[in-house]
Amino acid sequence: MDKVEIKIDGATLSLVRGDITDESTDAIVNAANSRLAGGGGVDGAIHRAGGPEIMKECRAIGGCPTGSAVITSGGRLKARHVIHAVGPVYRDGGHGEAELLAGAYKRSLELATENGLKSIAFPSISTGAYGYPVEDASRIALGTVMDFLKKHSGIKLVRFVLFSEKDFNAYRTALEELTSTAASR
Ligand code: AR6
Repeated sequence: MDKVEIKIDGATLSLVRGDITDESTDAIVNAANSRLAGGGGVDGAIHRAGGPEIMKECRAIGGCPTGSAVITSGGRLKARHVIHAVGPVYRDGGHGEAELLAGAYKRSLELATENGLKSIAFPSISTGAYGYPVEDASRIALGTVMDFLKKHSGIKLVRFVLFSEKDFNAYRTALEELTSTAASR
């Protein structure tokens, strides 16, 4: 089954397999670099699908620190906004990677809330070119989102759009672990 869904305080958290450029959530999140310069992976796919307007806005913003995020329009995408989040390059886990990855998710959720958005789709930030092991990254990603949804009420849907079966399975396992821990507390 390529879809998993849970409820958290009136919001839906779902995992699906697919291409994030097809999403019609209010915002999709890009796994960007700190220069907002575009690149390969999901970043390349979003700029290709969304057209030149998104890069124009990125140039005007100029950059974004690792562990944070900025927002632009969605250009030609179905999503009205793109939130460009900058995850860390994974070295050995001892260089603040976990905090920086959590920060990229948290700032994206804050930007969505500040802009009154109700739905947001994330890719698996940092687990491609930036080399973050997906088993660890998925726990951080989901844990950060679950924590945020428990504390804030604006966002009603958070969807993780996982490109590969391996990523999808890692996120599903992490979600099972996180929900069973919460239930047994
Ligand atoms: N939809 C959803 N997920 C996708 C898509 C897509 N269309 N395409 C790839 N992925 P990566 P990073 C997945 O490398 O590790 C760029 O050059 C992919 O399978 O896109 O954060 C930027 O400019 C993987 O699981 O991002 C930065 O320089 C996930 O997206 C750098 O790469 C993230 O892989 C960022 O590296």
